[in-house]
Amino acid sequence: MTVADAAEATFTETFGRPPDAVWSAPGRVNLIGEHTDYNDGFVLPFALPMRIAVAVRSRTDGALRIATLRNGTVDHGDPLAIDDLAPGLVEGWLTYPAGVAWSLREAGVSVPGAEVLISSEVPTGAGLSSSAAVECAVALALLDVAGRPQDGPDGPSLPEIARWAQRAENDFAGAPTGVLDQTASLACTAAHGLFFDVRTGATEQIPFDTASEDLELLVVDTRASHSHSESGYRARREGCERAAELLGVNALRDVGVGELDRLDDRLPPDLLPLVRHVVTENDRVLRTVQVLRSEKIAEIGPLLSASHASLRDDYRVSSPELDVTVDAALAAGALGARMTGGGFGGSAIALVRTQDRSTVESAVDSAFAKHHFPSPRMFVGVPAAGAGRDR
Ligand code: GAF
Repeated sequence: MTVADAAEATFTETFGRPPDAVWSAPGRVNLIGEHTDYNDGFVLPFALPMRIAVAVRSRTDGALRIATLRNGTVDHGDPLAIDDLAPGLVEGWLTYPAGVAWSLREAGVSVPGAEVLISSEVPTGAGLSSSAAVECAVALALLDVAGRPQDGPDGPSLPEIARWAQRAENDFAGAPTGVLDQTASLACTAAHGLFFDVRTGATEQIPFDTASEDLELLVVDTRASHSHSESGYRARREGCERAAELLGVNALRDVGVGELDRLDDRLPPDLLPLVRHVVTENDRVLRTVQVLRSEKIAEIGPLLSASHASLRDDYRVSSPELDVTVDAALAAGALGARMTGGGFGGSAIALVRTQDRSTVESAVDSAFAKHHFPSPRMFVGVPAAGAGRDR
């Protein structure tokens, strides 16, 4: 049974009649381009096959009734009045779907009321963007009941929906994230990475078909939970904004690699490493895209590993579990490895030759056991389709 089937069947059991529609959106892995999105920079994510499905039916009384299927049981949220939604009024798992209803209302989209059933196969707290997946799937479902389905003539563009979903996360849930995850969830396509220039909004699908080169992208969920509302993410973002101001640029995107060794006397010592990470990471994204365009996937390995070193040493958002994963994977023959997502826990990725995958998995398992970390969860990340309608 797919996650969309589960959402549809559980909706019917829960609300006593079938849904009008089912929409779903995937989690993501960011291949490279970390903490660059809110600096107007470049990112290169791909969508995972794991999705969050939202079955929806319209109501006419302005009420929003949301239920979620978790581990075989249905949790019912308190009924909400769409007109009364405001930041700070909703807590817990309801925050993200309610935030989307609020954000759509603020954008002038008139949702007449809805029953919503959410079913997820994206792990939460794993840095694989479960919150963006839920935001995007709920946004698509509510746009449908508002009479503006994304796949219809009057449907909003994907960048517009991504911004509305991001607003739910920033202003309703209070997590000051960029727009990487929502864009990835909405706009990625199977067998491709999405090269996204956040400043211009330009996107390009870059072929990323690991299987054709006997490679696999191993995803390691360290099970050390991560959250964007923690202070570390906000502090890094504020640091970047302060640095841009001191350097007199709109965003760190405007600083070139060649300028880095001339910045010492213009920045306090705590900001220089942040700038160095963002500037070199943007450069690594551009180089990764070049390598992928020449169809030599294996050669991106060193760029992935350099990205991790920069996130660990300069940006300081890694964690012991992520470092242990990367070191163990590289020592066991991975071609490159790095943390992915916001950091402070969550997941890492390792590019491995297919024949080496089980050796790398065993090495990571043993390293976790040696450090007394709980066993990680590992799977092969195959680039999959972005969000869309299932029924
Ligand atoms: C999180 C955020 F949600 C993204 O916007 C991005 O900043 C990422 O961390 C770091 O690259 O996933």
